[in-house]
Amino acid sequence: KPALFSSTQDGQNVVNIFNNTYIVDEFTNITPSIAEKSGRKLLKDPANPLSIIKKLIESNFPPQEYTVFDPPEPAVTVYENFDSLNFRSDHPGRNKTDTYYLNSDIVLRTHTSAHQGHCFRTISTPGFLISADVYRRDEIDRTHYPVFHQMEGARAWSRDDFATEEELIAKINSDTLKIPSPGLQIIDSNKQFEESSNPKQPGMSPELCIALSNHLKRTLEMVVGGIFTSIRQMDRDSADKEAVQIRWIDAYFPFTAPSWEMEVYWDGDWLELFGSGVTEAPVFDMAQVPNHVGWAFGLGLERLAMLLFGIPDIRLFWSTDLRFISQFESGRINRFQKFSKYPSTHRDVAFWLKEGSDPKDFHDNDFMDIVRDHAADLVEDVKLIDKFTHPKTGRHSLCYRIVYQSMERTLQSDEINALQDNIRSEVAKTFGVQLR
Ligand code: FA5
Ligand code: MG
Repeated sequence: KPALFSSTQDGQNVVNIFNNTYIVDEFTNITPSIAEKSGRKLLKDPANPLSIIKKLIESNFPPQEYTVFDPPEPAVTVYENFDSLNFRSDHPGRNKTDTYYLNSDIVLRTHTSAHQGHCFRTISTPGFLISADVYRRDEIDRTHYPVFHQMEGARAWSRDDFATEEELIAKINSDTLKIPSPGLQIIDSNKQFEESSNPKQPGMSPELCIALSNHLKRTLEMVVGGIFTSIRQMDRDSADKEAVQIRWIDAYFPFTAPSWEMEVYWDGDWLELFGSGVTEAPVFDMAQVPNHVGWAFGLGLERLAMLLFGIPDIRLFWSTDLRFISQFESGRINRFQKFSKYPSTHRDVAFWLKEGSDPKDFHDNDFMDIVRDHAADLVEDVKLIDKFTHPKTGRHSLCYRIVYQSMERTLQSDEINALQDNIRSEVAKTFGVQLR
């Protein structure tokens, strides 16, 4: 296997990944530890909790209406990830500080929505489901990891199949479930879009917008109700027979309007499960299926898996520790039995920024990537704990705290010191700062 970075004979620097070669440019910011994660393919392991959840969700969609699509490698074009979804050219998600770029044209998908266009164009059933690993340069803590998994779903109708809009609306209404989903208590289910905070699309009639919104909400309520019903049927300690509360919250996405998030009440808190909304007309146009209407949702698989299995740390999904993986089997959702956590230790990295440089130009995520590259999964948490300006010189100082902890073993202080030394010198070298 070639190294992630190499140079060709004519001196061109390239990234070697996914059996392909990408020319390095000023956007390239993929790192070896991220590249390594993209090879793990957790959704292909039938006993990983993420793929157990994926299967459970899929089983609640009628298979004759929804095709399951497995996207290939996570490298997608900037067009697929952003432009085809109506992201404005100055959307912050496009920044190098937020997204992993192979080069200025190709990113690691930041969401499964990147494949909507392809699926709308090529899949022949009215709906589809897409599950995949997604990548975001993000903070490190118990619930955030730079690689996580999403499931996307969408459903469309073609206006060309109907003589009039009334017939289209009648068909959408007749496709919509009439019986409320068992086992769910829905707060605000009939609250329609509010013109001000959640506008319908220009050019879409209120009747059509309401029909699509109802189809979206009733379908996803059925799916979520079905999931919690199967959880109750699998005998387990928390198998309370009470209905699960959910609610629809107004939201915003560049590619849907109106938009909502579904939240579920679990263990005393409202937790965001997914984003969703009525697909915007330009998304269908750019997918080369004009004259379509429909809806889409995108759900975080880790969130739902952590909740249903009681998994306390997002890093555990990547564990190869037998005490973790031996607890799960395909088709079964059981309470995760915690095993003792190995001890954690912290070390700080403090430094003076270059003379005249503004701490606002120093991005946490750049620091995180250095930590991740040198210590990968041995870091539980990284936080900026101190920021200070020298009263005389005006120079700025930052201090980050790194909490070291392994999921698999007790770390020795020699090992931590070596990691810490490497991180410190890399930070000094990369940012030209003076270590304290
Ligand atoms: C999106 O990614 C949209 N593509 C979702 C969508 C699809 C909206 C289709 C409309 C139509 P968002 O960034 O909010 O939206 O992420 C969607 C879900 O992914 C969240 O609800 C959450 O469950 C999960 N998620 C987001 N960020 C993280 C994270 N850092 N770690 C774990 N899960 C996350
Ligand atoms: Mg969100």
